[in-house]
This record gives sequence, structure tokens and C-alpha cells, in this order.
Amino acid sequence: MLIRRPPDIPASEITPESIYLRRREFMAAAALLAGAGAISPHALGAEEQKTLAYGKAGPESPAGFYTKEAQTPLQDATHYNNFYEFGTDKGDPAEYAAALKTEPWSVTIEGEVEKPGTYGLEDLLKGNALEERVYRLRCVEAWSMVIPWIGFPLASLLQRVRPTSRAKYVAFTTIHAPAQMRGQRSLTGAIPWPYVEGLRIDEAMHPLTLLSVGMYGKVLPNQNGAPIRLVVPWKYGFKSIKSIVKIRLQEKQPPTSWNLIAPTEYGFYSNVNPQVDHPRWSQKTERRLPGSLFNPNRIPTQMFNGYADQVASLYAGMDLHRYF
Ligand SMILES: Nc1nc2c(c(=O)[nH]1)N[C@H]1C(S)=C(S)[C@@H](COP(=O)(O)O)O[C@H]1N2
Ligand SMILES: [Mo]
Repeated sequence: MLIRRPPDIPASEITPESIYLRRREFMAAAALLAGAGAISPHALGAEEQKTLAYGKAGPESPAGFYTKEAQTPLQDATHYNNFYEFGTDKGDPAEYAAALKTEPWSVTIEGEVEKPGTYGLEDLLKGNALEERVYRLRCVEAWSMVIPWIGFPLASLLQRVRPTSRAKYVAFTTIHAPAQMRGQRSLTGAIPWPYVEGLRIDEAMHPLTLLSVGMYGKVLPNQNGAPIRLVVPWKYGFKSIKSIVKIRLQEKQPPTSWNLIAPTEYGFYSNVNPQVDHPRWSQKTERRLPGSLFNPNRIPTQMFNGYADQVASLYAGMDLHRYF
């Protein structure tokens, strides 16, 4: 990744953000978002105005929208990533994701909706005030982080396109751009690209389910799924699909990438559940990042990642061992 100091900013203003976000891409994404009207016209653009405007989360936020647990430092959240389109090492996305062109960007919404279409990112943001959600993210690999996301509920977008009564599931697809995503060139045998994910319609409509366009007050870095990604905090991290280009509402349960890759290890639901182990490792505890060799920071994993009060009713009567 190109690290250079833009000539117009004094060194004292060089933040980790301006280092990990390539400046020109950041400004392009910022301009795109600024055009949306969803954020204040002064939110982005000038040197001192590169933060997103959003409703901040805090202790007074609705239950589940905020946690007072320590937030993962930005450096860890942007340099310890899973984004296999850029490679399988945790450091690969930070190193290679700058190659993804995130502007212009549009998302096609199709299937069982009254208003299908291809919507530019600015259209998607229209009428959706951005809000912050401080969520735990629990990876199936038994590490976790706490991240201040910025976005809007998926439900508000779905309501706008008017799902029909046959819309029982929502399928999501990541961009397929092998020329920009080296993992889509090198991992062709192992992973059927593009990455796909899915939710049941009630999960998709749940107020905790967020479409995120930013984190830590700024637009999303590419390695975290720019320009728009899903965040479903009560499910294992792989459900939170990045860099979305298609959302399809449908009657049938859609295929999901990790279920296609290893069906006995990764189910469609993938709700965080300390009582259902992965066939190859326990899910009872997790390493809260950052940790170290001498302080792994291991903590118990909570049912539904701590969001049981909000989401357990979605699964009432379901055998969660069978529907893992
Ligand atoms: N398209 C795509 N989305 C993806 C992944 C991926 O490889 N490709 N990895 C998933 C996994 S396993 C996790 S844990 C989260 C990580 O999100 P983060 O890097 O923003 O922390 O993204 C998820 N979304
Ligand atoms: Mo993950």
C-alpha cells in the first residue's frame, strides 16, 4: 500500500487514518458520500472535515446499539482482517485492498421487490441518516473485536424497495473483480467467487442489522468492506459480507460461501453460540483483540454474541444444534 504524506498537510496532522486510507481514494469516497445529502455538506472534503456526520452511539442508545466495552484500536481493526478476496493472511487486506476501486459504486436490488433497480451509493444513502453502532464482532475463528460502525439499518433500505409477500430470504453478493482482487485470481480452486451470503427476511429486517459505510468516524477503509458492507452482530463474522454489489430478495434460502466451501463446519444461520462447537475447535471462549502471546485476553463467548435479549425470539422453538 502506498504510504505518502500529502504535501498539503503538516506532519502533525498525519493520523493513522490518513495513512491507512490512501488519500485520493478517501477523498473520492468522501465526495461520493457528501453528494448523498445524508451527511452534512461540511462533513467531508476540506482537510479538517473528513469525518462522517452521524448520530453518535452512547449509553442512552437503544439496547444492543452500544457497548461500553473497550473499543478495539483502529490499527487492529484495520490490520487484522478477513477478506479472502485479497488473500488469506490477516494482513493481506490492509496490504492489497487499495487496489479495489470503490467509486463509482452501485448496488443492484432485485427479486421479490416492487421497486427493483440499480442504485448508486448516493441513492442508497438518501433519506437514511447515518448512525453509529458500537458492536462486538465475533469471528468464527474465536477472536473478537469491538468496533464503532457507521451506517443505517438494512430494514430502511428494504422497506423502500417494498418486498413482496414471497420475499422470505435476502441474498447478498460481493463484487467480482479479479483484476483488482488478487485472491479472486489465486484462490479460484478453493473458493467459488463471488462471495455470497444470506439472511432470513426477519433477520434482515431486525433493527440490529446494519449496512455500514464507515467506522471510527470515517468512511470504511477498503479492507473493512468499502464502500458498503453488512454487519450482523449476533452472527459469526463471515455473515457480515463486504463490498456488496447485489441484494436479492427471494423465496428460497440462498447459498452462502462458507457453507458451500465446508457445509459440515459452517451453517446458514451461524448464530454465535458457545454451546455449539465448531467441529475442529471450541466456541466457548474468544480472544478479544488486541491480545498478546502473554496476555491472550481470553473471555467467555456469550449466547448470540451478547445480543440474546434482542434476537433470541427470532429462533424460538428452533433446534440450534441442527440449524447451526
Ligand atoms: N466478501 C467478503 N466478506 C467477508 C469476508 C470475506 O472473506 N469476503 N470475511 C468475513 C469474515 S470471516 C469476517 S470475521 C469479517 C471481518 O470483518 P472486518 O475485517 O471488518 O473485521 O468479514 C466477513 N466478510
Ligand atoms: Mo470470520
